[in-house]
Amino acid sequence: MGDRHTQQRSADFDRRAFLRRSTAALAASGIWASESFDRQRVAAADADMPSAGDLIAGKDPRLIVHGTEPAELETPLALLAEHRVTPTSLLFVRNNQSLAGAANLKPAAADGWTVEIGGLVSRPATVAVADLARMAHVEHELVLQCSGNGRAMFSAAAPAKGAPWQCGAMGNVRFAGVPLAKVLDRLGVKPNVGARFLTAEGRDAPAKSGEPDFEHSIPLADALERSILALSLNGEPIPAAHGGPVRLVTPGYYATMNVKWLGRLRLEGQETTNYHQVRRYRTPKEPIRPGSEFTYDLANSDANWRMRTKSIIFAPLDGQRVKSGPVGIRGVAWNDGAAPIETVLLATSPSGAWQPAKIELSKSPYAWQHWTAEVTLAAGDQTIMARAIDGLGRSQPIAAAAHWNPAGYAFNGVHTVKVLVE
Ligand SMILES: Nc1nc2c(c(=O)[nH]1)N[C@H]1C(S)=C(S)[C@@H](COP(=O)(O)O)O[C@H]1N2
Ligand SMILES: [Mo]
Repeated sequence: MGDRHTQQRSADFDRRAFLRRSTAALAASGIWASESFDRQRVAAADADMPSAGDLIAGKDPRLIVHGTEPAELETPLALLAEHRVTPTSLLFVRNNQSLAGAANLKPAAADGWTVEIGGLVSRPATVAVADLARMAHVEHELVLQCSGNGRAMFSAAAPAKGAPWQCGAMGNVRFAGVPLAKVLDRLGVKPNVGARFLTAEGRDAPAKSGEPDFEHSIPLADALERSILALSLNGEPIPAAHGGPVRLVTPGYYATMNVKWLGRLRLEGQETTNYHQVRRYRTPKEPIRPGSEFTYDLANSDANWRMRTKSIIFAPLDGQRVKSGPVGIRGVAWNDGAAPIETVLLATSPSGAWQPAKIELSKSPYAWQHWTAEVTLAAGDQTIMARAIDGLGRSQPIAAAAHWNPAGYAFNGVHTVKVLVE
């Protein structure tokens, strides 16, 4: 029995791997628009899908499994809404490639782990995690959000390629570590004139040799101002699955730029032309027609760096039944930390008039800003929409298709929730 079950399960894994490969082949051939549909179908058809805890030991079994090789786990909105700081057991997971032995929430082994620093610097240097551990730490409460978060909403306009993340490819967590600028100071490493970008490499490797290794570049000015070499997550050593023992964390940036299992930093004059930096993880500078193709280059697009202004309704949840009369609505808003969230507006059907929510400013500019509102809802099917505006006037488009792009990155459309008012 047990054996048969195991065999069945590995057959399922093989089948998924096959589907994954065939969708990858479709992607390569350019007919990749159907990938998200295939993946949704796989997830729906597969009752024997492993749970989050099977894939990453210690993860809550209630997480949504979008992918298995490597694991892609999403936090359901209802669970995200329960915590001010997202517990590590509930935090989403996304990997492009894996590191052996990292599929768990145990503290990663730091013995002998070093980070090399080179490129356009006065002299190359190496720092051990053990040395970083002895230096003064700073802590940031921040939103860790995959740039693919909300891709499912883009797909309502035209299919977007990739896992159909809804709202929960994010969390609000605490990362602590040593500021990059302090590390360079301590090592006596000075950026050369001409160094404009910081490129980070992890120790993970692509599944197949010959595939491009995952790495990312960010503007050096921001990195020197705010990046940390993080050693702890939510007060504990960073677990293996989240990039321990050391991860580059840049508050206000999309999670993809927060390179896990940090092995090397390069200061360079240009963004890396690596596949993951140029062919992926970018958005067009100018709007494109939903469903159209786009070939990225460094000039026509922006890397998924600073997060767009966004808000999410935590309660009521989509599909919930509520009593007519005054209804409490709450949620969170955030951006890249450059200016506070000044306004969150709520609109409800049928009036459609926007009314302001009350905002609770958080201590950290990079964390969720909580907001609450009370609206009066008439009986029937009602829609609630939330729209944040920050101190720089940056807001969210109402039409989900507004920033559509082929891989569905950086969704920040107005969050819409439908409720039945009784
Ligand atoms: N080394 C390395 N770092 C990585 C990745 C990866 O594949 N390898 N994936 C990135 C992406 S796309 C995201 S969204 C975040 C996810 O962080 P989490 O799994 O800790 O939630 O890690 C980023 N850092
Ligand atoms: Mo991501």
